Amino acid sequence: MLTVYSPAHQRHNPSLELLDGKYVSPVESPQRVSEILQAIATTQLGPTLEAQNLGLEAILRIHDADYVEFLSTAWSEWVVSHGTYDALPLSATTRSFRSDRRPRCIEGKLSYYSFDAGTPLTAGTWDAAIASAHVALTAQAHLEQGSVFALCRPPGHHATQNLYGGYCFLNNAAIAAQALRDRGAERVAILDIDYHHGNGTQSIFYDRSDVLFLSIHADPADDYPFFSGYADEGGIAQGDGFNHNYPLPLGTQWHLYQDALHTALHRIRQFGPDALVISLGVDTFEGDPIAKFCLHTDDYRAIGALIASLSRPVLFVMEGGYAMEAIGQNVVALLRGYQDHA
Ligand code: SP5
Ligand code: ZN
Repeated sequence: MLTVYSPAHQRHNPSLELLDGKYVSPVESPQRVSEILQAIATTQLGPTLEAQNLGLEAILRIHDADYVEFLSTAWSEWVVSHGTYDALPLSATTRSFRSDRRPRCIEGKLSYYSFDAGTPLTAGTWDAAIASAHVALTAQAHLEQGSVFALCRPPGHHATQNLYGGYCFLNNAAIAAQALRDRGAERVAILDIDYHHGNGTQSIFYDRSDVLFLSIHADPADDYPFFSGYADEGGIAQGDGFNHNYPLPLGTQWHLYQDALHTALHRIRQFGPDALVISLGVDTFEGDPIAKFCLHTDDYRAIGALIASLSRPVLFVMEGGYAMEAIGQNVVALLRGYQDHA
């Protein structure tokens, strides 16, 4: 399978991350990509290709222009007042009281355009985020020749039209799905198998029936992002019936996980998409440092095989997964499981 990536991801390299009340070494680190690339090379999964710069047009199909403008200028504004330590928003009240007013100062803007304080913005964040979106778009452009793995970093599925958070700035999977639609696919399904609910992707397509969104994740009552991901979020207006959440309890193992996966795959078959986007997180792994599911490496092989049973072109888009010792083998297991059964 072809892998698309960009070395520009290394430019997003925060020094600290606020995680459950502690400043820790960022779990969302550049090493994640180098581990995956190394596993791809040693297992000879297939060729790798550097992403092309494809401009802003496809990104502005998903994200608001003022949000993109903010992301591209935030660091230079921040540096003027604070110098070069990482930028973090203080409040994550996201557009509650007086959400009609956009703050003038950079500290206020960071809060206006984000929904958590766990996502540092650094000197190279914009360069990395835009390159990550171009990884997804370059991969999308190669989908006609077969399924592709977009090795995106930073990840994307928590980013909404106008909010960053959860280590995500631009929603790579949503951008690619929209590009598929714009290039002739009538129906696209996005299956999100990251441990965390894909709140950003859900929000982007919540009122649409042309992009089916399904997400299997930890119960939001027990884990991040806390305020979405419940089973009764079914979509609105045109999109009613085209959003499906499968929240699972902490400690979930394969036998329970596979039931949700089978249900989701059944809905996708019924929908009949022209193409499938997989938001691929491997933070469902038993050894993940920030998550609490218990999947094993062999289970990822099985997930890949089940996805292959849909017989559709698949764009795999990298999201989360933080167990450094296993992230490479888990991603490759899933992609191989897919390839061996496609
Ligand atoms: C892309 C991706 O996987 N983003 C994940 C961002 C998660 N950040 C917050 C982690 C909070 C972990 N602890 C929550 C404990 C809940 N009981
Ligand atoms: Zn995640």
